[in-house]
Amino acid sequence: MDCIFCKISKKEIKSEIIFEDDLTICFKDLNPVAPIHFLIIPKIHIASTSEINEKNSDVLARIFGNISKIALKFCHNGYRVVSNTGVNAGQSVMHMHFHILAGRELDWPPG
Ligand code: DGP
Repeated sequence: MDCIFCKISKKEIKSEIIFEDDLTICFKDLNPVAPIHFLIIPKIHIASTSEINEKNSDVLARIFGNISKIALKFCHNGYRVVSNTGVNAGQSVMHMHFHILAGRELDWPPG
């Protein structure tokens, strides 16, 4: 499958890896919008949060467990986790990913 994030998880495309385990990989976003801007993804191809179901939700628990560990190390004044799902939400890569944003005050509501 011609998916950029599948290629990143298989190390076919280089990225700045922050954390990795058997199910997930976290790397720096190519176009950061905050001083800390990481993406965490499942290694298996899941297109978006709308494809989460009872058969694959184990990876979601792992992703959020890993976000906690990553945040302890890098996000000392709070952080935001965002997953854009679908065209209107601005999803540009069709492999589920969670943005981890930190290092500055984050506006609310988002645009
Ligand atoms: P979204 O718009 O929510 O689908 O976010 C996709 C993010 O992925 C966007 O912030 C830029 C990032 N991105 C796209 N291609 C690459 C890449 O090849 N490497 C890295 N590190 N990030 C990428």
